Amino acid sequence: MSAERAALLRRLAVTTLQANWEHDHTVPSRTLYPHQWSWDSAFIAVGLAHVRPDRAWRELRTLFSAQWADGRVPHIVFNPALPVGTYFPGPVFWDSSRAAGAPAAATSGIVQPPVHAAAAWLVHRRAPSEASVQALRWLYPRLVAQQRYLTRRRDVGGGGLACIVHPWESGVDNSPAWDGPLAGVPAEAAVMRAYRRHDIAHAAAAHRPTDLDYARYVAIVAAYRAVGYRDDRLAEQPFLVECPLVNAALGVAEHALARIAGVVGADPGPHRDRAARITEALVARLFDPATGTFRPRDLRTDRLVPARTVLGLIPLILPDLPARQVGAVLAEACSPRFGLAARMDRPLPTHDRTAPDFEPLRYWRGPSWVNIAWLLWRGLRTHHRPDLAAGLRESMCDLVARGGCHEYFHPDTGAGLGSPAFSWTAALVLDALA
Ligand code: 9WN
Repeated sequence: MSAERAALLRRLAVTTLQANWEHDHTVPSRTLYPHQWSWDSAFIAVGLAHVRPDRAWRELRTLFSAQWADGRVPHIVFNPALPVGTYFPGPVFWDSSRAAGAPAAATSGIVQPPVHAAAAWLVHRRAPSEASVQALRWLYPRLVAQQRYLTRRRDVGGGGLACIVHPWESGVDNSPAWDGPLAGVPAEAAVMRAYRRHDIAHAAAAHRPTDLDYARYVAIVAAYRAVGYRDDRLAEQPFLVECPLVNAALGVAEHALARIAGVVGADPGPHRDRAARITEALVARLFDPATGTFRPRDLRTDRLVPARTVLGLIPLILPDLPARQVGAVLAEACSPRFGLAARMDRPLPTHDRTAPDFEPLRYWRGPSWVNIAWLLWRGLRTHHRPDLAAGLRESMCDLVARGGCHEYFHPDTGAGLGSPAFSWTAALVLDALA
């Protein structure tokens, strides 16, 4: 990309982040997502570190101020200044204030991938200062509590991995990976007549999860809410899955915490040990030697789900992933299913292009997302594949340079889809350009 094009792109990204800043956090999008979202804030902080490190720390601080007593970091922190009905499901539906250990702020009761420790480390590394050390000191015990929550309360499978109890916890809501595990969730599309979906007032329904998906999302929240979001009887929840993305992020977080511990005067040793155990568990439980792929484990059937989605490539972010699995992930990524190459002819899709249920327009069922490309880009650099990393970076930046800071992109044409001013797209492209 020419220097001039890169400068234009940088300016667009900075303007987008500025426009989405809201007092003490950044909204993912003014129209679709007007509150604070957990993993969005981590990605956003990585981008803000390049232009406003003070805001990067503020972003993380605001999110972790809404952490629950048990260590969970909620996937949404609601902005109390906004009228009820600006997002569905909103604070009334989640009703978090009645749950034990909930914070003062209204939040959801579920989590998202724990990418925050890695983000905090990147922010500090990008802009080290007395303020960043202070920020790390404040965050460190909270990040440790987040890990403790996931590794202790969420290890329903007993194999050393965290499970998710809702597709929203994966961040890739309607991925084909969840079709099997969701099929058993009792819900009818008619349930959604009782609610007004906010998303399809702002985005084409054909690009979003279906009404049946939403009916199931709502049914799962209702089941978890009914037990006060307590995790002592998780096995009774209707959706229980070990996700490769969530668990790879969990392992990377321990690596990042080992580094952060070094800065704040804590012992890095236990973090390194935990990181090694998570990687081992991920390989033991989610890698299928027959197909050479990582796939989510449905704890209700104790089987790996059949769909080969982009989730299977994300374990590459683990620096200690064994060579055999690195080779297998690269083979899958470079196959016609995902088309990774040193010169990519099309953007990285979120689902296997050759699968019959690949849908180029529908959200996480095919379209290309910048956060996923960015994670894989980092993994490729970690595992010394500068050729493929350069190809992916070029493809990612080109997508945004042509289409703008869209939420997601058509995986063939590169056309922008979803929100046109999406924060993590702006933030991560800033990081990729640096
Ligand atoms: C539900 C905010 C979030 C992202 C998720 C993305 C989408 C919400 C929704 O938006 O999810 O949490 O309403 O569809 O799937 O990854 O964090 O950007």
